[in-house]
Amino acid sequence: MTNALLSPFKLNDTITLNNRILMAPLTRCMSDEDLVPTQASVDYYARRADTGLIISEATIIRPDGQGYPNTPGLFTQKQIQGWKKVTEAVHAKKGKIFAQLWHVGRVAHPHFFDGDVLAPSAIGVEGSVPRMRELTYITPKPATLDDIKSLIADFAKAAENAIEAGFDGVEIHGANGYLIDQFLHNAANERTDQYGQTPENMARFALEIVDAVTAAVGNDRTSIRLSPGAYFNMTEDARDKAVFDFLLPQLADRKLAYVHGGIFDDSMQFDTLEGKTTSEYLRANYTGTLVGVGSYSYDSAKVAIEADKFDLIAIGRPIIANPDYISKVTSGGTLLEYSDEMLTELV
Ligand code: FNR
Ligand code: 8K6
Repeated sequence: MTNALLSPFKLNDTITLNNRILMAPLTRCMSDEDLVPTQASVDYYARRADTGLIISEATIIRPDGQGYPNTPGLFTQKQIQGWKKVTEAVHAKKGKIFAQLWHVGRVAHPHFFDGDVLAPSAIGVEGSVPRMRELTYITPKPATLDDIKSLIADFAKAAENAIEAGFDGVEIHGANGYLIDQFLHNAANERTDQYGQTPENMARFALEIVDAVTAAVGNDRTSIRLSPGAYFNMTEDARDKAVFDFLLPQLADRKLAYVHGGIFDDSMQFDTLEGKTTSEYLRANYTGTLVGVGSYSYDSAKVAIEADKFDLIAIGRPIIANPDYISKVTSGGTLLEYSDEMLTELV
């Protein structure tokens, strides 16, 4: 029997992946002071070009989307040119790469930019910026309807910039408690206008971004990451499931490249999702191509894909630890164990 994980996978008429193992998006905080990827980033991604698809580290769409030091952007010509070197290096090795488009919403910190911290509602998060613990989070300003319009337009513009930079497509970061996810969860969204209160209203911001991005770069090149279960920068609410129950069929109608779960450990079961894990819930409610993720090994991912639990697997920490992950799993080589100390350097 052929090995499904290591065989090509046709995402759609535009994109075919060399295999089903994706590099998960991984923030590394290593861009320069202009938020431009460096030569070290070029080399880091090129080393991993034999994965079926690289999803870039989360990349901010505009200055007020920043919540961590030295995360890259896609809103200046310098940043576009910096990313071009990355995409060219990946393509030279026959790889494919999507840009993950990010706005952190209420997890932003004004230390990084001039202006307000925007979010659906004036509900702050506890805590402080990782790696800069002296910066505690502030109460955000509820986005006005004009703010919302400009955020949607800036997601679309960043998607266009991604294509100009040579990316094969984009993944909209709708997961992990950041801006889009804040609209999708009741703990962060208490709006009383057309972006709050009902599932349809709470899904509106995400869908308007998806529609603006697909209009800009095409549905075949557009994907989204979602965290239906609240687990990071967010608290659970039993009403959230109805929002995702509404959103997922809407996304299926839009024929995106894929939907990707946003979770660190996919064995985690959510009471708010009727005891399902992230991939179980997404599989039950989304009919298109699904990317699984979250503490999988090569072997456990193979079993899950053969059992049709999802179609593609994203691997994060093991690919930080093993730039040669694909050749190791292909040849049965020994994988290095990931450890947090590996984050201090781009290898
Ligand atoms: C992440 N993760 C993450 N997710 C995301 O959507 N955008 C990002 O930029 C990041 N950044 C990031 C940095 C680091 C250091 C880690 C460890 C994780 C989450 C990541 O994509 C993935 O979902 C988890 O790491 C779970 O997969 P693994 O690592 O168990 O294969
Ligand atoms: C230390 C990492 C580099 C900078 C920030 C990365 C931001 C992305 C999120 C990763 C943080 C890991 C948090 C894990 C939460 C799991 C909760 C169950």
